[in-house]
Amino acid sequence: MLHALVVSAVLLAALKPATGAALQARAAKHVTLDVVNAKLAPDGFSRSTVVVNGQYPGPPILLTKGDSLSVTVNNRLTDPTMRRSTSLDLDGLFSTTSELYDEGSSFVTQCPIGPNASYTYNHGPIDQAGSFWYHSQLSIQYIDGFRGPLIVYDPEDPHKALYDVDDLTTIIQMGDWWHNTTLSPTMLPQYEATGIIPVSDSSTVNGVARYNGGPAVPWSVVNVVAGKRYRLRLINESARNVVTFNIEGHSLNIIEADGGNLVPHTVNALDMLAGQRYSVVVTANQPVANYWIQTPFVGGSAANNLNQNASLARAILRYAGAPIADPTTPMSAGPFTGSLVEADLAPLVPQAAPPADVNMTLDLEVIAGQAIWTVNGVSFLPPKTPTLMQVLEGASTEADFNVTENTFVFPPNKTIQFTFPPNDDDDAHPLHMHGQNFWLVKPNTTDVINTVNPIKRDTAAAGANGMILRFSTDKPGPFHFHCHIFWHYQAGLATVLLNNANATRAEVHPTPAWEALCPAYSALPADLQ
Ligand SMILES: *[C@@H]1O[C@H](CO)[C@@H](O)[C@H](O)[C@H]1NC(C)=O
Ligand SMILES: *[C@@H]1O[C@H](CO)[C@@H](O)[C@H](O)[C@H]1NC(C)=O
Ligand SMILES: *[C@@H]1O[C@H](CO)[C@@H](O)[C@H](O)[C@H]1NC(C)=O
Ligand SMILES: *[C@@H]1O[C@H](CO)[C@@H](O)[C@H](O)[C@H]1NC(C)=O
Ligand SMILES: *[C@@H]1O[C@H](CO)[C@@H](O)[C@H](O)[C@H]1NC(C)=O
Ligand SMILES: *[C@@H]1O[C@H](CO)[C@@H](O)[C@H](O)[C@H]1NC(C)=O
Ligand SMILES: *[C@@H]1O[C@H](CO)[C@@H](O)[C@H](O)[C@H]1NC(C)=O
Ligand SMILES: *[C@@H]1O[C@H](CO)[C@@H](O)[C@H](O)[C@H]1NC(C)=O
Ligand SMILES: *[C@@H]1O[C@H](CO)[C@@H](O)[C@H](O)[C@H]1NC(C)=O
Ligand SMILES: [Cu+2]
Repeated sequence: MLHALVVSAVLLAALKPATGAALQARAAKHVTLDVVNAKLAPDGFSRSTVVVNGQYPGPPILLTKGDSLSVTVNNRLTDPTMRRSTSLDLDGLFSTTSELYDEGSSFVTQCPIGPNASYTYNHGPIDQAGSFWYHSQLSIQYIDGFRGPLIVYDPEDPHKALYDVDDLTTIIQMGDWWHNTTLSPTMLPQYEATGIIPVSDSSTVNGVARYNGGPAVPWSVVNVVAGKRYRLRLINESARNVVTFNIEGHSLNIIEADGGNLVPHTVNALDMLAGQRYSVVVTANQPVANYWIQTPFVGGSAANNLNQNASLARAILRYAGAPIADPTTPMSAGPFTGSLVEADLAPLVPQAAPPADVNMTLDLEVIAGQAIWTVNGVSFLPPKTPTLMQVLEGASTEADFNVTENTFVFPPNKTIQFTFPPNDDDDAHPLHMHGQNFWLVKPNTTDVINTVNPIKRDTAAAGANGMILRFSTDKPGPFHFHCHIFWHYQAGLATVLLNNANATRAEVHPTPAWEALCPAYSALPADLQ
């Protein structure tokens, strides 16, 4: 059972945003996230975690399109086996230029929040709707549990007629889970020494999981009533694993990807990379019974962690009137037929990708046997002074940044094309863009270039078959662009896209609270950073 945050809301005039005009907030929502260490056992193995309000996953933040949002993060972390500073990324939400300092990327738009400190992130009226999530964006901290859903409901959802139920019970969060804390000798240090990502012990669905030899933790249950149609909001909160989602005997009608409405497209299963979100409509049109929701995952060799069993990543779809019991069918870990081909998705409102003004090829390479990932030969190191602060202090050209900051400076109001050549390693990298969606003109799964009606999303795979995307530099500011496999992120698979330094200086006016973050953080002893 999910417990939503008590969201305090001040209702303002319910104005419909007029195109071009400044948005008026529908309601001002405020939430408080207490980031704490708690002993939890999502899969039956008890460990210390970094979680919001003591729960994993964190409480859902529920908004309505047009709301403004402020989030106060109170850092109450005390456990020295994990990072004690923190920061918050509201993943997929676009901040306006004047709010860029509340975008949440550690060392790109802010310094982290130290222990016992608080910081409030402010977002103006949100002109987006769909399925989003939030997580720590400091190193690999979200692996320790700081992740949760953020849903923006749209009262004028064009797909409203397709479903009957869309509430807390239809949010489905998947996440890989490790028994060890990130800083334990077997996790980050071992990764850094070998380049081999520690294999997860389990994979949670709505915060519960099982592992080989572990206790029979009750599966998460999604309750349905025969005849009704459910909008399931699937969020892959993994830090590594790729999840395949399938419900026995039921088809999935995909209507949203990463906040973008789609032409409804029916599949039997879909693969989700870390950071990706989909809404699927599932009709309870089968005999009253229990059905497996199966979310087998891939993430390293299970032989390297005998706890791992992809078949044990599952939940139950239970019809009203069915016995309180497991489905009687065998558990399957796939492969499933009729899986989504990303290139088959089309946006509900077609929009052509503008012609590219600038073309760049981004080559992603790993240094064999080491935890070092590079983009065009450079492994990202977070700057000491956040990129945004450097820009406010005058940095304008690529030469103004250390080479390891991998900062690409783009002219304003242009369309940039990134081409990712086919990877020569095994991994598909879910590349995530902050601040905006990109046109996915050639997904990994096809050779066809589609500039006529590509989908727009914020996370897509650069895999064995390459990828091409385009984005616009309309919005001034520095935006993090990185792999959402946070182990790769930590190992340098990241860049910063800087649009229009002059306009950034003209439009960004940070608050004293933001300016105070860096001096406070630098004054902390290393173990509290
Ligand atoms: C945070 O506050 C608690 C309670 O006041 C205190 O025990 C602890 O030392 C503080 N931690 C830091 C890092 O200041
Ligand atoms: C890490 O986990 C493994 C089992 O999953 C255990 O054997 C090992 O002792 C753990 N190490 C630490 C430092 O927690
Ligand atoms: C979530 O993403 C990870 C990493 O890309 C992947 O390994 C895992 O299979 C995904 N999970 C689902 C349910 O798609
Ligand atoms: C995974 O779990 C299933 C269900 O308990 C079990 O049948 C199977 O043998 C397990 N697989 C491995 C490799 O342990
Ligand atoms: C970028 O590449 C596209 C083909 O993908 C081409 O049509 C376009 O002319 C190129 N633009 C520049 C500025 O080179
Ligand atoms: C700056 O870049 C050099 C490589 O050119 C690297 O060795 C150094 O660590 C970087 N300095 C900082 C502060 O990131
Ligand atoms: C970019 O476009 C925006 C909106 O169309 C406009 O206000 C701005 O002046 C343009 N900037 C430049 C540098 O052309
Ligand atoms: C990428 O494409 C290759 C070749 O079609 C395929 O083998 C691989 O599974 C794809 N990866 C993803 C994440 O789509
Ligand atoms: C930014 O402003 C400086 C000083 O006014 C000017 O020299 C420079 O050309 C501007 N850069 C861009 C990209 O507009
Ligand atoms: Cu990656």
